[in-house]
Amino acid sequence: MPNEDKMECPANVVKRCKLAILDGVPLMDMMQKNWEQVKLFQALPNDLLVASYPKAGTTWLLETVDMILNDGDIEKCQRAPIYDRIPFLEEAGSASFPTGLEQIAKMTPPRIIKTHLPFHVVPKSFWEQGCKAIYIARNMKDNLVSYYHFHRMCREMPEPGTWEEFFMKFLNGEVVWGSWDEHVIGWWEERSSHRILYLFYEDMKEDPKREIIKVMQFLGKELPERIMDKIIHHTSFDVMKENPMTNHSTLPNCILDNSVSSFMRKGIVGDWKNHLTVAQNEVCDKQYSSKMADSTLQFRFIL
Ligand code: PPS
Repeated sequence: MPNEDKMECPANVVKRCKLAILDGVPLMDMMQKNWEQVKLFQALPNDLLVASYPKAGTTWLLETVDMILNDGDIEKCQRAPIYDRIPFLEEAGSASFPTGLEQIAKMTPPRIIKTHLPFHVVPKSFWEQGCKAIYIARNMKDNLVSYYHFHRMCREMPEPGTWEEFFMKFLNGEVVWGSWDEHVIGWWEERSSHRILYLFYEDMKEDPKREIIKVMQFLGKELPERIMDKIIHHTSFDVMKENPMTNHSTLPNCILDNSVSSFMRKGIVGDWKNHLTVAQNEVCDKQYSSKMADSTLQFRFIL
């Protein structure tokens, strides 16, 4: 049985981080201490990297991938909370939590590894080893809203300030993992030079089966219709919200304060309409158009 107990709260050691610029990317200041080791990480050829800008639907994709690789066996996917099953490459660790590198070192291949790193700072060995990667992207406005609420509830993230202040920081790329547009474009441009499957949150919402089939084909898996339906059900928002192995409720309130907002918050496309003022929406549209002007990458803001 998985351990559903809440992790111990390290007394008074959880504090909001500051930004540290590492190789040009704003990251959490605590990530400085093992940044050189992260860059030197030696991937194995059968490692699977799951990458995203934060709050783009990473957890949803990770659970989907874990279910596919375990042939839809729910019990196997209940073996541990998602952050223990699938290590986070750049996780800096704490008194009560190992670093991502320590977790990865203990895993038996084939390993699934999560990252939020922009493409240009992903350890080179992933590409030297010919690893597969799946990237998930989410439209800028919903991504912004989700990231704002996550900053409010996650006591390790920098202080978000007011919604208006966070809005400007996000647009200026002055948030952890940097600018949204550089992230989504950076991975998009590399997708055909490496074994990268590029997915969209909006597509997963629109037609999960179609997207699951894409992932299965990419991973060389074949599963019967019945198992695919089981995976769709198990990875639906409502089911994942109630599942302690995916909803992050096993983390203590001093890290994720569920009284402020929920990790599994709304899980919809278009929640930005409830947050952005008309003026903010215009600013977003202008920035989006200018950043995407030279790219074939396009997002949907409503379904
Ligand atoms: S993190 O912390 O970066 O790993 O967060 P991430 O998992 O990328 O993103 C969290 C947002 O994804 C939503 N979510 C889902 N949406 C639809 N279906 C499913 N199954 C699902 N699981 C997670 C989650 O609710 C967060 O989005 P918001 O808009 O805040 O609700």
